[in-house]
Amino acid sequence: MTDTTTLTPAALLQLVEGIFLNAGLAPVQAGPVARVIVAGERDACKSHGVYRIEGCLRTMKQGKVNPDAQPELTQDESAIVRVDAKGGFANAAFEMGAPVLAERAKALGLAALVINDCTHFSALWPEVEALTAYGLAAIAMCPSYATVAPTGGTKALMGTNPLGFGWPRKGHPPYVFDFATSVAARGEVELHRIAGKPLPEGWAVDANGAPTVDPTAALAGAMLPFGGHKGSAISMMIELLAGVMIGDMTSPEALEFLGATNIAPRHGELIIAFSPDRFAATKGGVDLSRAEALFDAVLGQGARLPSQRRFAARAISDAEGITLTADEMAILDRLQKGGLAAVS
Ligand code: NDP
Ligand code: PYC
Repeated sequence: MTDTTTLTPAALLQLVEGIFLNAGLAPVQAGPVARVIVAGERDACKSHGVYRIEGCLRTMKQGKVNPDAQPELTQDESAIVRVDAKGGFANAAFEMGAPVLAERAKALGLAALVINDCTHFSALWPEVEALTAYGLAAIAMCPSYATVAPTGGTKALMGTNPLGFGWPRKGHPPYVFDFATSVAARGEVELHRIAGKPLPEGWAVDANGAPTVDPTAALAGAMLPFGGHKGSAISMMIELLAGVMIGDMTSPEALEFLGATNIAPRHGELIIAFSPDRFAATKGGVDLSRAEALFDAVLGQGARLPSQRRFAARAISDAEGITLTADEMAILDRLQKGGLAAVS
């Protein structure tokens, strides 16, 4: 008997989408949510893969996400495209807004997509990567819920506030990075707890503000920003731009709204897209080969590009399928059969 199961990405997508549909999530949301979870699993980004399904269902069960929400797009001649997620998951709102954002960015040189009132549990790389397919560069950011102490502080205030960037390349996968502005995503701490492994030093403090490598103590305390005061300031910038500026919740407000960190947070998201050709119009358009020279120089030193690991994992998943452990398959089976009743 084997203790792993290998599924094609399409088969896993059908399974995950079925779990959400069965639990009562509207089809307009179930597809986008399942696609982003399966993309995480396919690209070996476990902290935002199938492990997230249970949290999404728990969020539904606690009434903190609107399972029937139909996102609504509003657009005028300006550079700001808005999608009101109406309390549903961000993923459907992004899929609705992305083509309009791309059209606006190409027409105007740059444009922004403001997503309001969404529940957000996912990685940002699927979004910036999708925009590079239009030949655009893109930045995405959102707050989360208060789980990260500012540098020099000891109490959770900011979120793990992810920042994603994408740059289009011809003949290569795009240049994409996407990371939490905390030392690691909270999902990584949760995965350490589940695996019974200590955290690396420097990730977190406990509820008394003392450094800890115990994941349970870290989840009860606060994570730390990456890069000391620099990450702390970038995290605050995300609170300002993707919280205060777009009229949506900041991380402390999101935590107050939820009252817990074991469900997905409610807030907004800001995505900005740039047309490199329009920016370099007076210089005859963008010369993408200059970007390639930079990437070659990175690789020439024996370093790797961000997302290189992810794209390599994707190639294997597409060719050989996605391998899940017996525990992961048991969870999928339990959630498929039990729906919302199967989550605490
Ligand atoms: P990681 O530290 O795992 O990775 C961050 C980025 O750095 C990736 O693009 C990765 O590429 C790249 N990278 C890693 N190692 C190297 C290296 N040696 N050389 C070059 N590039 C490298 O990310 P985090 O744990 O900080 O975040 C994980 C995910 O969590 C993100 O996708 C983020 O969006 C998500 N998240 C979501 C939140 C939300 O509220 N929705 C909150 C916080 C995080 P590669 O993938 O190829 O390794
Ligand atoms: O992994 O930090 C995280 C996270 C928070 C919300 C969604 N993902």
